[in-house]
Amino acid sequence: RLSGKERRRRFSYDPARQLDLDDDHEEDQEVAGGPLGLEETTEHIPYRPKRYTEKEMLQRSVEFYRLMDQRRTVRFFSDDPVPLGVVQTLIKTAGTSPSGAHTQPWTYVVVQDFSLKHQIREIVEAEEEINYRKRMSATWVKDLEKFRTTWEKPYLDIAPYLIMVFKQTYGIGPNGERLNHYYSEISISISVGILLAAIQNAGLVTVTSTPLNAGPALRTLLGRPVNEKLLLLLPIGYPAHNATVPDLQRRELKDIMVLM
Ligand code: IYR
Repeated sequence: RLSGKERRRRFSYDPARQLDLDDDHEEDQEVAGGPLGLEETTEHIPYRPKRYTEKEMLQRSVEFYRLMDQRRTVRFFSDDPVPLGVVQTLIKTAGTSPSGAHTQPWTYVVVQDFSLKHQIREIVEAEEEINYRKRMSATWVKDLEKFRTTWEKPYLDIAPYLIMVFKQTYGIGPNGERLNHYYSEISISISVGILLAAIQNAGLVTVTSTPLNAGPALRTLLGRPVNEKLLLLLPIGYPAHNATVPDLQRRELKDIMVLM
């Protein structure tokens, strides 16, 4: 194991050190597990995933597309319970995401407690009312009309779980030292994309809500540390029996792909 001093030297936040290209530090030859078990000495091991035939590949890609093309953002939830084990697996799946320097800069806070969900609703609705009335431009509010969204968010009470997605802007090491995180926003965005696919695959629904200005109050309510910033709030559950969605169309392949 590394000594506390050596650990601080390696993992403390020091922008100057990023420019230190001289890696000929004798002490760096030592074998040790960092906070993520990743060091310069990490072994590289063979990786040989199964290779499908072209026919199987085509079939699998079409099937996955069809599954994902059924995904819709849903704002009307059923209060039917969902097994916690399913949610745990969905979040483990999100945790398979790539991330900058494998820093895995995400925390998924899952709220099932009714009174906590209700407190979250009160904080979000209070901010959203100000957002819709004052902070968002008239054009923005008009652009949202077709989605029939308002500051009222009953789904925050009704959905069996609220997944609060926190971005770790930097890490905190075992001795309280600050660890660099790289590309944390794109990393967590990719992770959430994988989570959305997993939710769809499980037959559940969500809405990728972005509670503007409610982040700090929610962070405090949930007791999260200062290195974490709320990025998204994902209610998760079954859709309500009478759920509706706007009749939107997706752009066609020819309009989103350029082959050169
Ligand atoms: N965050 C608000 C407003 C909102 C903004 C966009 I951009 C949307 O695509 C949908 C809603 C809300 O959740 O109502």
